[in-house]
Amino acid sequence: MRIISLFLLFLSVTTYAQNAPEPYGALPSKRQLGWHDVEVYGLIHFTPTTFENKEWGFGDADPKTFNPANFDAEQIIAAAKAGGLKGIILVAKHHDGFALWPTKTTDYNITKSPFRNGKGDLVKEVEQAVRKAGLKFGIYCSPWDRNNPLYGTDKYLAIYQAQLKELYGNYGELFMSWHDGANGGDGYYGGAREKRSIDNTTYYDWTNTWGITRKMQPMANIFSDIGLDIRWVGNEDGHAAETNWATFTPMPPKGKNVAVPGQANYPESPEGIRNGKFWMPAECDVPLRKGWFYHPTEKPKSPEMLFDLYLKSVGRGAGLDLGLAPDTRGQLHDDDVLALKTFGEMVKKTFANNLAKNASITASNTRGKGYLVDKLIDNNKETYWASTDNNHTASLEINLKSPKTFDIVSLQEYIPLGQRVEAYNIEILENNSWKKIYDGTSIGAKRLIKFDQPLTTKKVKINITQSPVCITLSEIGLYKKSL
Ligand code: FUL
Ligand code: CA
Repeated sequence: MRIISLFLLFLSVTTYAQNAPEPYGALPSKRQLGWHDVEVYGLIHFTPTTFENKEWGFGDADPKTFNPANFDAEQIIAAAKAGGLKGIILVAKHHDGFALWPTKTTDYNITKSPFRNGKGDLVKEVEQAVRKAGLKFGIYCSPWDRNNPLYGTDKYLAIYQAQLKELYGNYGELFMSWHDGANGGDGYYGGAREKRSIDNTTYYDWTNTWGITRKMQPMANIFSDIGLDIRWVGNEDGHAAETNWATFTPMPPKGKNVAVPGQANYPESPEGIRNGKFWMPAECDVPLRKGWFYHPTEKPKSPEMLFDLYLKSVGRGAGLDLGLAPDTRGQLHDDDVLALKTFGEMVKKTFANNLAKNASITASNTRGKGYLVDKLIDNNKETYWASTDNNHTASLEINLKSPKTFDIVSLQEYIPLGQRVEAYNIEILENNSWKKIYDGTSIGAKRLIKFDQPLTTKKVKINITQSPVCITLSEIGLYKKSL
C-alpha cells in the first residue's frame, strides 16, 4: 500500500505540472525586472565642464565654450555597444545647469552655443544613436543648478519639474531617471556668486516630483542614493559588497523623519538589507576614467579591471553603470574605445560557453514537472528548478561526464519570486572525494564566483544550506575566463 502510494506520488509529481512556489518578501516590479536585464550601462557626462577641464562646473561658463569640434553620438554609442553596454543614460543637465537640449526653462542651454549653429539638440542626437543601436535610453537631470538665479528660492522647483517634463515628453521611453544627491552649495546663481543652502528633505518635493516621473515614464527606474527603484551602492568605485541583498529599507537620518536623496551613505548601502521592505537593487556607478568628465591627463581603466568590476557588481546581483566621458571633439578617446571593446569581448567570450550545458544534474529534491533540473541549464532565466515547499535546503550534483576546467561559477535565482537563498556552498570532486571550494551567502539576480586558479573536475555540487522558504534557481553555469 505504502509503496503504491509513494509510486503514485512520484507519478503525479513528475507527470503533472506543479504549482509555482509562493513569492517571498519584497518583489521586483516589471520595471525593475527590465532594469535587471540591462546589467551594464553607461552614463555620459559632456557639458561646458568638459571644455573647462573640471569635474563640477560652477555655472558661469560662457555657453560659447560648448563647442565640440566633431561631436559624433554614433561613435560614442558604437564604442559603448562594443563594451557590452545595453543602456545609456545621458547627463542632460549637470550641476553647472547647462541644458543640452533646447529648453524653454532656462537661457543657459545649447541654443546659445555654437553647437550646430545654435540649432542643435544633443539629447536628441544621443537618443537617436542609442535607439538605432538597440540600446535603452535614460536621463540624468541634476536637481542642483549652479547657474540658475532662482536656485534656492521657492520658484526653482517649478523650473526643475518643467525640465523633467520636457525630457520625459520628447525623447521616447526611458529606462532610467537618475537623480543625483549633490545638493546646494556655492555657485554662480545668475551672477550672485554665493553659497545657497536648501533643506533637501523638503526642497525638491520628491513625492510630487517623482509623481511626474511615474505618470510620464512609468517604465523609468528612479535612481537615487536612497533608492526608490534603484539604490546607490554607497561608493563610486563600481562594486557592491560580497553579500548583497536586493532588498532595502531607506532610513531617515538621525533627527529627521523622511529619507530623501542626498542623505545616503549609511553603512547598509553596499550590502542592502536582508528582508528589507522594498526591492531596491544596487547600482554600482564608476567612471571609466578617474573623473566623470574628460581630462586629457587621465587614462581609462584596463579591461582586466573592468572585468573585475563586472564580477563585483553584476556578479553580485547589482548593475554596473560606467561613466563615459567624451573629449572636446565630442567623441570617446581611442584609449576608451579600445578598453571598452576588449572588456566587451572578454565578457562575451567568457560567458559564451557554459561548460555545464550538457551535464546531467541530480537534485536532492525537486518540485516536479515544470521545475525539473533541466531548467537549470536551458540558458533561459525565465525557467527555473525549484524545491518543494517544505524543502528549504537542497543539493544539486552536476555530473560533467568528462573533466572540465573552469574558474567561474554562475548562479541565478528566479527573482520574480523574491530573493530567497541565504547561504550555500560549492564542492568539487577531487581524487574521489568532495572538497569544499566556496562558502557563499546571497545569490539574487546573478552571482558570479571567480576562483584565482582554474579548477578541473568531473563533478560539482551546489549545496543550498539556508533559505526561509523553498528554493528557486533559474540557471547554473561553469565558465572559463577568456582573454
Ligand atoms: C555625483 C555627481 O556629483 C558627479 O558629478 C557625477 O555626476 C556622479 C555620477 O554623481 O554624485
Ligand atoms: Ca533556466
